[in-house]
Amino acid sequence: MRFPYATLGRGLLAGLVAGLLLTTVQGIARLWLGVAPPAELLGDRIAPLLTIDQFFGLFGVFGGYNGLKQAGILRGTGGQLAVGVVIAVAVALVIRRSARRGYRLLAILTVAFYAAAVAVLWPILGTNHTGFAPGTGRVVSLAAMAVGFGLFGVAVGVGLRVLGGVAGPAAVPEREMVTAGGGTPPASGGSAEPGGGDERGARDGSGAPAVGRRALLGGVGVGVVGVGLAASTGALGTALYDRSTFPYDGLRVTGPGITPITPNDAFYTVTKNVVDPRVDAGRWSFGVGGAVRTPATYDLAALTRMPETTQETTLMCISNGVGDGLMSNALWTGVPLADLLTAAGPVDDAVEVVLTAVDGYTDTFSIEKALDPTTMLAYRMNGDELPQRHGFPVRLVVPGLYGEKNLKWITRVDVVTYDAEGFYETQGWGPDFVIPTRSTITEPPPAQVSRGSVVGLRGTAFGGDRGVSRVEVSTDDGRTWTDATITYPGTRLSWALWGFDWRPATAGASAVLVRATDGAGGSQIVTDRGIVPTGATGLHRVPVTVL
Ligand SMILES: Nc1nc2c(c(=O)[nH]1)N[C@H]1C(S)=C(S)[C@@H](COP(=O)(O)O)O[C@H]1N2
Ligand SMILES: [Mo]
Repeated sequence: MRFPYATLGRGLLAGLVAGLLLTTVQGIARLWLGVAPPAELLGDRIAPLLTIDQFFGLFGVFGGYNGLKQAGILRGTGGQLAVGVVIAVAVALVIRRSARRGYRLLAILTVAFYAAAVAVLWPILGTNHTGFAPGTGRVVSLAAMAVGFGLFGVAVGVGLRVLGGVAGPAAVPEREMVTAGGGTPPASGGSAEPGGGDERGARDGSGAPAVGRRALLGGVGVGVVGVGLAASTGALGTALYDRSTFPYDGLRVTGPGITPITPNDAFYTVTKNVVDPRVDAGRWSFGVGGAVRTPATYDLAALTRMPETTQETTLMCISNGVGDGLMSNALWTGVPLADLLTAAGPVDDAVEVVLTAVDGYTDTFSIEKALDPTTMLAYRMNGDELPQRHGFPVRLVVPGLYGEKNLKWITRVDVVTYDAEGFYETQGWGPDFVIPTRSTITEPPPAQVSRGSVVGLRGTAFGGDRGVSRVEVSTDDGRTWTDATITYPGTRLSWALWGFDWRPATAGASAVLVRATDGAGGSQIVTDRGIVPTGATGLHRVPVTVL
């Protein structure tokens, strides 16, 4: 049996072109309908299933969260293309013998490809980056995926036909065609490939290779279409890359010159997304449901008509290491979540709320925290419309709990009567997400200072939702402590800023440290504890040599 190079070539080309068509359709759906393609959703599906060690291990392999996101998208898209090619090659091998069987196989494999994607991604198919509520979002995703995979199937079929790889009408026995072409009838029926089975459909009755020329033209045509689709895939990929979160994910606030209120464009940023949602405010709504007596849906106008409050609150990521800058302070304007929950009437045995955002991100916390009047749905940040990257049109602000609980692009709250887990929580973070008191030296001393000089030390102190009552500085590596000046007291829910003018007197190697006391009199935990699984504790220490 001769190796069917021509058939493989046709399958490869048809699969590649059909795969590029699928990718193009997905790119269009992503840009204009906010439908995340499987390559993007797969990461969101897998991330919560990993342990923190595995998750961080992947950071190590791929170069941080950004590297992991890029690798995921590239591999997912490449994998999808590969599956497409495999399907097309399988179909090409069958369809050259029997068109009917080939098309049936194509239909089955195409539906299976779609069904597999739907089955794997089902829990997060409600994701919609333009703001459709999860129920509608799932329908939009299913429809967009059906169009994409459907066109893929059609493209494989058309591609193989144009390339001359489809057997003639099933009624015409293959042996006859071969005979008509002047060849010897095969000894053992259709399974044999005498003298190049690939050419069987490529000869007309006269034996002249007319169809061969047609197939060649077809090949050129398919190639041109393929190049066009590759270009469109590239253009869409570039457009999405330009919108990607790579330039700002992990943005930190560092000294010197930290201001009491962080400007919006300097506010620290963390996101699970490769491309953050761009919510159409007219499409967006906020649903209140689950174990409540009266479920309700609010559009943005309805939400902003409610009595609003403004509150200063500092957010800090659970991954903010001691001395790091994943922490910022802003004035948030919005509506207490409690106002909507109370109107809906949670059942008496309510335990938690499950919050959902348009990017498929979820998180949970206690019903008590949800009913706390300082837990708010914010739609303004420092007086401006909430910026896209910080959750436009509405985000949650939960004072005293780590950043991850502060859902951006939020679209739903469901009251539940059990202990649910959010996106990162299932990796093993927590179970305690209460921000411990922390303090940071944002303007540390230079490595060497001279005796008699004045060294201005500055920094932040943050007590979660307990406020800050005292900040102390040590310039002798923790032996003695002196009160720093609180230059900005902040609020119970925000950081305080402090300053300390140090006049080094004793020469030698030492270190500067800071510690804070929260508003309830609780001391900062001095024990060094890593970020995993409940956030870092310990004192920020900066070595210094006095000359
Ligand atoms: N919808 C959604 N909300 C989210 C996230 C996300 O990826 N998606 N990231 C969370 C994390 S881990 C943090 S620390 C904060 C960061 O908020 P910021 O970028 O506005 O500072 O958003 C939280 N809310
Ligand atoms: Mo975070």
